[in-house]
Amino acid sequence: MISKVLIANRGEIALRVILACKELGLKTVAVHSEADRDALHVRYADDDVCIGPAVSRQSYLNISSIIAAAEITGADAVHPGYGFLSENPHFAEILDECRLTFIGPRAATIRLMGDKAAARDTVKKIGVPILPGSDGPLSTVEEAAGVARVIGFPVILKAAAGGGGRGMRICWQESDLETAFHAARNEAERAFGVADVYLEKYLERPRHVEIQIFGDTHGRIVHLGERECSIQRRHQKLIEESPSVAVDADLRRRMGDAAIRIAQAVNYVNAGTIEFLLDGENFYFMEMNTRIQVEHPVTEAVTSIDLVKEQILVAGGAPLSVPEGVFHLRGHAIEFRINAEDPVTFAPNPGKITAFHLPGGPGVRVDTAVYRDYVVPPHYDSLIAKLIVHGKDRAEAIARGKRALELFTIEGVKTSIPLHRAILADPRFASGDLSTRFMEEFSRNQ
Ligand code: MV4
Repeated sequence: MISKVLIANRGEIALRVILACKELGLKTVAVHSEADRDALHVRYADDDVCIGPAVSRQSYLNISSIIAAAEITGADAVHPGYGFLSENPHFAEILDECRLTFIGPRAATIRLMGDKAAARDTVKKIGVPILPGSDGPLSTVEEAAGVARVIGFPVILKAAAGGGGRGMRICWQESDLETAFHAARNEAERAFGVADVYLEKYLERPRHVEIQIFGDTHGRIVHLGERECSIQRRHQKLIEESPSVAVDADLRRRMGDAAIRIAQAVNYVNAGTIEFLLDGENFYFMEMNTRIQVEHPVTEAVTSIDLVKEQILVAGGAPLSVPEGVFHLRGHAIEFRINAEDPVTFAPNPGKITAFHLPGGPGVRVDTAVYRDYVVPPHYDSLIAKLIVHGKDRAEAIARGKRALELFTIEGVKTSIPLHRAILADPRFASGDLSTRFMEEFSRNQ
């Protein structure tokens, strides 16, 4: 059993984990950088330890400082949140060796799924659809051209160590390959330290639909429905919703079964996400995320399951609390990511928050760790709040979104609130006509 949880993260997710621990009656330890002394996760945790300077590499990514903090404070488990060390297999391994419980999957699973080319291979073997493409990483441009000629253009080159868009290049014809191959490898090497790239057929207007899965240490694995995440900008999701208007009960069963089979193939434990591209009725495995995700609250809203509490309970050896049989989705939920950023250039816009008012009322949840007079530091990602609205159907969720975004006040830093208001006023968003090209097409029409 777990009794004291160290949260190896900051911002809204660190606070989210603390809230789950409080409900479970567990003690908490915050770790923080020198830039985060005034952060709410520090204030609300039972203990706090400064683990280094502002720069992440020396604090939130500093494994030995985090383990020392756990030992000093008597923590027996570590929740990694998302980002930072959450998908670092070495971190999960070292925690094991120190007899600290990593609240997440096994190190070997993180390592396997972190190699996107290997993950593709694993998924192909069990017969879940993947897009046609290369078997593993490509050694030469000639090899890439050979595969591309067989499957046809357009194709996309992706970094094996990547995910999230870095080291990706779309090629429309054979003459694009030479430049794209070297550019993708260079970018991958710089970003991840591994240059390997693989290739697959490029879909021009797919939806990004992902399935939430959950496994316990007793071998039971369930899925908790889908999230539609097609609204992205520069490979950062902006809006996520559940359910997807493109997924009916039959498709949900088929995608859910496929996701469970993938998770079973790697003996998956704890929370995870299987990302698919959805093209009409056809879905294709894209990658697996071995962490709790930013957008987990939309699944919590429609399933009534507290995913973070479930993560902690399952890590302590408890069986999944999700009952046997088909789960029920209740209503419709939408999440809006509110970033401190310039609405035109999308550059981060850190600074002091001079006015702050949160919306409330029926079906409104805000996950945030900022407050009036808080200074958003420049060192970390620009997410400062998540607004999650829930209604009996998509129309009610949208109405609640509009109403909540109208009342949401943040002054002193520029935010993405006006962008969300504009998207909600867009007839294509209202009709659910989404694809990964949505933001590109939306921006053209503004
Ligand atoms: C794709 C794709 C179309 N076809 N793969 C992967 C990482 C994610 N951030 C974007 N990814 C995509 N992979 C194939 N085979 C479309 C996307 C994609 C995308 C691509 C270019 C520009 C914006 C995009 C937004 C969402 C998804």
